[in-house]
Amino acid sequence: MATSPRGSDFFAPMRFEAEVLDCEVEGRLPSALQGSFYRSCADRRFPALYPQDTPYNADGAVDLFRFYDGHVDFRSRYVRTQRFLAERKAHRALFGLYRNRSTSDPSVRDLSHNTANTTPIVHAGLLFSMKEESLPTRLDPHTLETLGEWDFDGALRSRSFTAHPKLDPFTGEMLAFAYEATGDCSDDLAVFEFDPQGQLSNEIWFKTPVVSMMHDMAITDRHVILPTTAMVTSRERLARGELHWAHDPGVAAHVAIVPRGGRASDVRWFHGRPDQAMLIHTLNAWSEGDKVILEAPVAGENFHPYFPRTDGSRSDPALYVPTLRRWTFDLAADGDTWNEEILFGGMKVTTFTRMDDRFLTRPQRYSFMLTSDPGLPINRDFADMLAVRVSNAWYRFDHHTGSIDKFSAGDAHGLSEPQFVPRSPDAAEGDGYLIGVVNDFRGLRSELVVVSAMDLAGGALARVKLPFRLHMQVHGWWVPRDVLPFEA
Ligand code: V55
Ligand code: FE
Repeated sequence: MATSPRGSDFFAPMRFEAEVLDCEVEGRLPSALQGSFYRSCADRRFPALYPQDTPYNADGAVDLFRFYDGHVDFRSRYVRTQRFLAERKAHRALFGLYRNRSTSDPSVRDLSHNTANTTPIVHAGLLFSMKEESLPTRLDPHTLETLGEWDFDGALRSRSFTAHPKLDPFTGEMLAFAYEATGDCSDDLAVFEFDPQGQLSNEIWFKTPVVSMMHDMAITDRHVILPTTAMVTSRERLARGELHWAHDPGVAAHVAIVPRGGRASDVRWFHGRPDQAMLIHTLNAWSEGDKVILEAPVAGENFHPYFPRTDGSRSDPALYVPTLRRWTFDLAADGDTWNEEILFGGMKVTTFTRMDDRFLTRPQRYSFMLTSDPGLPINRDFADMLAVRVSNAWYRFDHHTGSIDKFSAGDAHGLSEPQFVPRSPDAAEGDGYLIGVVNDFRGLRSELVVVSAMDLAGGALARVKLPFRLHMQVHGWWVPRDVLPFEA
C-alpha cells in the first residue's frame, strides 16, 4: 500500500492484542468525553494468496477507546471470523481474492468469507463489526470477544448486509440494506427497517438496474436513498478468477428512493450520468415537501485503485477528485433524473465525510472531512504517502458561509476518519469535539487526538498516547456512556 519503507513498517500486521489501562494523556481530556469509541480496522495477518488482492480483504480487528472521568482505557482484538480461525490453524492465508470464493483454498471455500473489517455500530445494545458482503458480526461491547455472525434472531433473509446502516437519531430505528442480497452477482436489493429494540419491522425487496458496489446509503425522516455506482461485476469475472469489482467508466449512476414503511411498488428509480457514478459515502439527506435532498462526495472516476477497469487497464488514482455535491430529487415531477449542485470542490483523495450525527436527516450546517492538504506541513520523507491514501487533514466545512477550518496532527502524521462528540446531549450543532486516531509514521506510534470541533485550527486539546502503532482504521463509531453504560 505505502511506498516508503517507514510506511511499509507502519502497515505491517499488528499481530498482538492489547489492553492499556489509564493511557498516558498529554493535555487535558474534556470531562464531557464519557463513552466508547470503537474502530473497525483492516489488518492483513498473513501475506495475501494473490499479490493483486485489495486491502479491503484484510482481517477485521476492532479497537475500543473507553473515555470516563478524564481517563482512557484501550483494548484491541482481532475478530474471530471463520477466516481468522482457519488461517490461524494453517499459519498462512487460505482465502483468495476479494469476494471471489473460487480463488480460495478448496478447504475453506464453503466457510464464511466475512472479514468484519468495515464499520463498528451499536444498536439496541448490540455491537457489530460490519462487512458489506456478509452478515454483521456481533462482538461483546465491553470485552470485544467475538460472538459470531448475527441474522437478527433468524429474521434476516439476505446473504449480505451493508456496512453502513443508518441510525435515525430522532426515532432510534436502524435502517439498512443488502445488495447482491441473494448471492454473488444477484440483482436483488433489500431495504431493512429495525425498531429501536433491534427487531426487523419492515423489509422491501426489489431489483437493481445495475449490479454494482453500493457501499453506503442515506436516510431522511421519510425515505431511504440507495445510489448505485460504476464498480461492476459479473459471473464471468468471478469464473475467470478475478477480483469481484472492475470500474466501467461508461456506467451511469442510478438512485433508488424508497419510502420508509413502504413496499416494493413504492420504489422510485432516478437515472444519472457516468460522472456521478462514484459515490462511496454519503454525508446527509433530508426530505422537504415532495423533494428529497442528498449530500455526498461524488466523482466520475475510480476511488479504489486496487480494482482495475473493465477493459483490464489500471485505474489512475490521481484522476479521482471528488466534489461535495447536493442532489435534489423531485418526487412530484415527471422526470426520472435529478438536479445537481457542487457545494465544495477542494477535496483531495478521500471520501470520508462525517457530521454531528444528532442532526442526521435534518439540514446540517457543518461537515467534517478527512482529506489530504499539501499546503499543511508535511515532511519530505513522508510526502509520498499522501499520494497513497494517507490523509493529513481534518476539515470543518461551514455549509452556510463556505469557509473551512483545518486541523493537522503533525508533519509525519496520518489521520483517520474524524468522529464528532457533542459537548452535551442538547448542545448546539457542532458544539463539541472531534476525536480520532493519528498515526505517527516517524515514531511508529499511534495516538488519539481530541480537538475542539469549532476550532480545528486551534490544535489538539489532548493527545492520548499509545506505546505502539495501530492497524489501519476503516470507520469509527462513538457511543455515549449513558447509551451504553460501562464500569470503569
Ligand atoms: C469500501 C471498503 C471496503 C469494502 C468495500 O469504499 C468498499 C470502501 C473495507 O472494505 O469491502
Ligand atoms: Fe465506508
